[in-house]
Amino acid sequence: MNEKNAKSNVNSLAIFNGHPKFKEKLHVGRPNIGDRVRLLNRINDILDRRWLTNNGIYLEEFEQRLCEQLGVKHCIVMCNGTVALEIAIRAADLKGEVILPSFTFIATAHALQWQEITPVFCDIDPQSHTINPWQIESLITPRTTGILAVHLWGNACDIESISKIARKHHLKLLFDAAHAFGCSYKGQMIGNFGDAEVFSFHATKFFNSFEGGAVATNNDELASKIRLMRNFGFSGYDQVDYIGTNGKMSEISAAMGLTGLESLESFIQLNRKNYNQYADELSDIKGLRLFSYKTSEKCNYQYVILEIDEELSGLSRDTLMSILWAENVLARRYFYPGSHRMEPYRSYFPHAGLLLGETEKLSQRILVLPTGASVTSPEISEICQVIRISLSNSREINQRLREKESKVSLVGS
Ligand code: T4K
Repeated sequence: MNEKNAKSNVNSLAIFNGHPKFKEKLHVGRPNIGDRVRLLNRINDILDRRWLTNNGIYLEEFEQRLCEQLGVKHCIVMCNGTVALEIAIRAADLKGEVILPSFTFIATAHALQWQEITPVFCDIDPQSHTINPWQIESLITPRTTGILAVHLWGNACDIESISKIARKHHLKLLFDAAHAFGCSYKGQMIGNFGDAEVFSFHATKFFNSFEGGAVATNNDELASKIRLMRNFGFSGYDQVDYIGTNGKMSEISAAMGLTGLESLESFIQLNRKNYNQYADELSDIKGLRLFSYKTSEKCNYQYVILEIDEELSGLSRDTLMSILWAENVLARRYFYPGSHRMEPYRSYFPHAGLLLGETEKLSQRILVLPTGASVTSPEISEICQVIRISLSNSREINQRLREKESKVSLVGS
């Protein structure tokens, strides 16, 4: 071990001028890459055939494999998850107002607002981090046409309760399943619920097609509408049936997706191993909770999420983040500060936070840690050691940071 950057006490932390633990930055969301030889062979084949996009053979094979994997009738792949959401929303005929959680990646809200549909933000359940079904009903108005729930971190939301509400009020039900490929709910794969579910295969997801996404549905009519909308509405040469856009996935993306799909189980195994190591090494730290996944369900373990309770631990999430960043561990505050606090929603609904108490609290507490193939087991141990030192010495750390800050402001004045 390099002695200069060993972490044993507060003095050795890089935030107090110790040496950073890691020379290279450790990111959240480094892509997993499948078998390169297979990928390169496929790319060569694409180049030889000169069929680069528009329903090529790799796209067709990718869609078929996805359907098999999910046990769903249709899986229509797209250029990215956001366009897949936009098309699903339009094909399902959503208008007026749609209820969704604020605690999600901003694309969920933007996909609605982009089409001049008003996103109505709902609070989350603090345990599951997913939309709170009990608040949904109170947000329904005569303008409401649908619910867009999110399986955050790949953890399925309370699909049963939400479906009941949707049925009772004749609302369309879509799921943003961007995080939930390979996950299940009550034993059935995500992709089979609501009117449609939308995946992302972005580089930062646990398996990727560089950029990419898909709409999964068991509804034949909706599926054919979505297919047309993906390709400008063309149903044949010179024949346009709907307003459409260009949501097509290229052959090279489909080749990457197919290759990743072949390594899916090994990606999940590795993520699970990393997750279990974090869970073991962080288990007894006061004021820290590692978000836990249901062991009875399938899960991709792509997100390792810490919840830091400042009252119990003595350290704020943001201080812990600064400590980790100084060590070159680029932990992320997904999805701070909540969509309702981002533009244009912050201006449209300045008081939305009053109904979003749990979202506001949680977005102050979350920190997402690196996982996947590009973080090793010894690196995870080192990250955990930095977290342990930080939380066990919170009082001294806060004091030293205050001193550091007052020195900086004295120099500045
Ligand atoms: N709904 C939900 C719930 C979502 O989470 C997302 C996307 C969507 C919808 C929309 O799906 P897409 O249209 O994206 O398919 C990232 C991703 O860009 C975004 O796809 C993802 N969610 C979100 C959770 O995370 P950022 O702003 O954190 O990305 P960025 O560029 O900072 O990347 C994160 C880290 O990943 C970087 O620090 C380095 C690493 N990285 C990234 C890329 C792109 C790599 O190592 N290599 C790479 O190629 O949003």
